[in-house]
Amino acid sequence: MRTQVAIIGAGPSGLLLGQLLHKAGIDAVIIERQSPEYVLGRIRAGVLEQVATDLLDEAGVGQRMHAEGLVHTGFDMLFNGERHRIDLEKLTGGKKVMVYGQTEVTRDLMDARQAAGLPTVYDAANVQVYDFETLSPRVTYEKDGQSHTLACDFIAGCDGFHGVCRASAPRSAIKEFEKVYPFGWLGLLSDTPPVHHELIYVNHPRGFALCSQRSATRSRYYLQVPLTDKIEQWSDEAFWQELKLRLDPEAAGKLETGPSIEKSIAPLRSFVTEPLRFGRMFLAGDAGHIVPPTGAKGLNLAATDVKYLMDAFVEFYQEQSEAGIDGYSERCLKRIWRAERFSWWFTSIMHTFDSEGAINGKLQQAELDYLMHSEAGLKTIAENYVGLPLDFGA
Ligand code: RFL
Ligand code: PHB
Repeated sequence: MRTQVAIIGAGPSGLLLGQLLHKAGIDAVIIERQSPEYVLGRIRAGVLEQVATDLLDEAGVGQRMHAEGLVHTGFDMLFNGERHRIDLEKLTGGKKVMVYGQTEVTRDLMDARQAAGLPTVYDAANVQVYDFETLSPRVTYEKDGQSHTLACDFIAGCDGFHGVCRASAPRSAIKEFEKVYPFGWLGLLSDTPPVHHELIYVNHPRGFALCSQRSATRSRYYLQVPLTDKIEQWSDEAFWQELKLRLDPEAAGKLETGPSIEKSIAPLRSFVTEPLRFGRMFLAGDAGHIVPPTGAKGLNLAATDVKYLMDAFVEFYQEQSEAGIDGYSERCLKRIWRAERFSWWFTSIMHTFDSEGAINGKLQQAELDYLMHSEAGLKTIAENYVGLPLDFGA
């Protein structure tokens, strides 16, 4: 089998790249190690920036998102028992975000791919990438006990943090920057109305909390928990009780509880790989970088990597120019480090850090209080949250 671009991973990065390449008349095959049901079962991101929604429109899959997604013009920050609204629209000259689950984005992209009859190999075992330092890369995998080889011009590593592509890059050519946080997020999804019509980010002495949502009848909540906590320790009852303790009396009084549909603990890390290109293999999305979810940036960064990669492939095939593929890594990394900085900073002011002593909490309160009373401070939060423009600093 042969294709132009072999895409490893059918998460949002791989599926979006596949769809955009299809629109541009470039062939691609997607190889995914899990089943479609497994991919759809992962509950992750909820907030999309305009850059991401524009790309989904460009890929021709934005219809359901515009019909069912919730446009949010602001969010609340709760600290020291008081809620403060960040008016995104006012502070950024009219920008907003879209609350639409990653599961739904993935489903829309899967449906479009299937409707267009484009090839995706699910349940592929032992996926390996070869010869990407030459002009003839290859991907091998096993499916139903048979071995297969896919020859291609390029390999797009869209296979997430634990994927095979980054792991196959020569160790001497790669630099990794990592910070692992001393806590995780315990997430709970439930068919209950959201506690508030917008998101609430909570700084509380007991730990961070986040009230998010997927629709008018489905809520997503998170609690900062020690890394040593196990999911079995957290009954639904215990989760709701702890969440109430971290909310202000008004929100705690309004909170509607119910059985969880999904509950999981995710570790938090900041991670960047440099470079993102190894010959004819490129990393995009979580394969190349991870941000802590506090800034809601992971999926949005994945979408911009994909846009830059798609532009580079189009330039290569339509204009016979390698400028785009040569510049891919540097172009992406600039945006990635900006989002890394914001996500790290927002995480650091909103979570409790036990090892840093009581002074840390006091300094956080002072910083949050300053931010809420400074137009510049509020703008800093807002312009980063909605996503910096693609040409920022250019
Ligand atoms: P994914 O989604 O991990 O998909 C990678 C795919 O590759 C497959 N794979 C392989 N396939 C073949 N061969 C192999 N050897 C393979 N190894 C892996 C995997 O099975 C998988 O299907 O990466 P992708 O596509 O780059 O997408 C990235 C996003 O999933 C991620 O950045 C976001 O979910 C991060 N994130 C958020 N991002 C936002 O923009 N806004 C948010 O509100 C937001 N909230 C979150 C989040 C991530 C969270 N967790 C779980 C860390 C909230 C949470 C709790
Ligand atoms: C979510 O709804 O899953 C979500 C929202 C905002 C974040 C992180 C996760 O910052």
